Amino acid sequence: MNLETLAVHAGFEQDAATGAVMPPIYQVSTFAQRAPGEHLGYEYSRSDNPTRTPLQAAIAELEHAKHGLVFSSGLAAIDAVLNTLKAGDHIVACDDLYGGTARLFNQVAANRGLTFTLTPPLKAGEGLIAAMTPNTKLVWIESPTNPMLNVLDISAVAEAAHARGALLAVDNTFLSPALQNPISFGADIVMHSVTKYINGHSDVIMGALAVNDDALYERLKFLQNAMGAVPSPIDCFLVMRGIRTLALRIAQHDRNGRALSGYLAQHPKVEAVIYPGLVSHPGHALAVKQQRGFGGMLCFYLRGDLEAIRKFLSNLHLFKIAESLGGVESLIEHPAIMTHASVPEERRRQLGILDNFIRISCGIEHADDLIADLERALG
Ligand code: P1T
Repeated sequence: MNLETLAVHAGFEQDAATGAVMPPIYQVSTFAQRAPGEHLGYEYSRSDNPTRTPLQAAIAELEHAKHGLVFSSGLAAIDAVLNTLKAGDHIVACDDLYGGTARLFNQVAANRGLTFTLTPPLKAGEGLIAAMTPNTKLVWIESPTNPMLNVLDISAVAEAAHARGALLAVDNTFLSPALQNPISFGADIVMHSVTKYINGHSDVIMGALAVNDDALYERLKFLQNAMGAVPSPIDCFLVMRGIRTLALRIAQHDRNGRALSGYLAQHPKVEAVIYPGLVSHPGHALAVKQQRGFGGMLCFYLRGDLEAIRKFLSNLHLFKIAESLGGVESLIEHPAIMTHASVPEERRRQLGILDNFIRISCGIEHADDLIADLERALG
């Protein structure tokens, strides 16, 4: 089925009782039982809720996976994966990843006895492969990475992880299931900050996991209930509404990503642009192979000092200076001060998150208007 059709129909056709074409919002905490243990499939909304069920099915369908689960945030979804492991287990992760994920690894999960090696991925994941030990149970990557937009070879990393008895988890937030399905390349777990493209309207915080393996799904579903980080019914409804336009939104994010990266690449005040859609990007060929587009995330280095960067950002009208990404409105941010402030300064420098480094999440406005706004602020 084509994405446009799948996004409209995934997870829910109609309500059996009323014919409602969208899942009703079951804003309830508990469900009456006819007799103890005799119920209609729902007992308590932390365990399961009828507005959450179709959303989880939709996410599984979009990721070409057997099972989907949603959580109260992207980080809660990641934490559920970490809780499938036990003290002493080792996790290898790409060192270029969302600052909050690194903080969860190093400042929270490490206190529970999990050990982490964060390493540069290198070309086909050689860095990740070299860091694996006999204790490595999980390899965690983003592709493209946040914020440097490195493209990692998911098949190569999956193969190496499996050869050593580890699972591969891929954070697919930056592309959404519309542009990349890591399970097709051998990933065992796909994770999303649903907050971003899947919801798409900057009005919900949510996370998701998609898996094929039944036993892994049962363990994660147990943890979803046992840890309790579940989203509200109304948030599940809002995300379902967002999913219905995913294909249309992503097509426009992708168009704008291409247009803005091309514009910035030729601007004399711009030192360099990072966008996997540019043929100059080192991961371009891999992105063409692994992705169905390049998406709406791009980064660039502006010429000038921090004061000049601040002035440029404050002179923009259409771009909001804000953390997050993947919403209909264009956002711009300064990773060193904002999303990646929790990454130690030295590490930030090694990664290339410098004072003149800027990240854009292209919204779905017209590219000409966005370019005019950039032109004025760069002027
Ligand atoms: O914010 P939350 O829904 O908990 O998701 C965390 C998360 C996980 N993975 C990636 C790749 C992410 O980008 C994020 C959140 N990122 C931002 C808020 C940001 O501006 O980069």
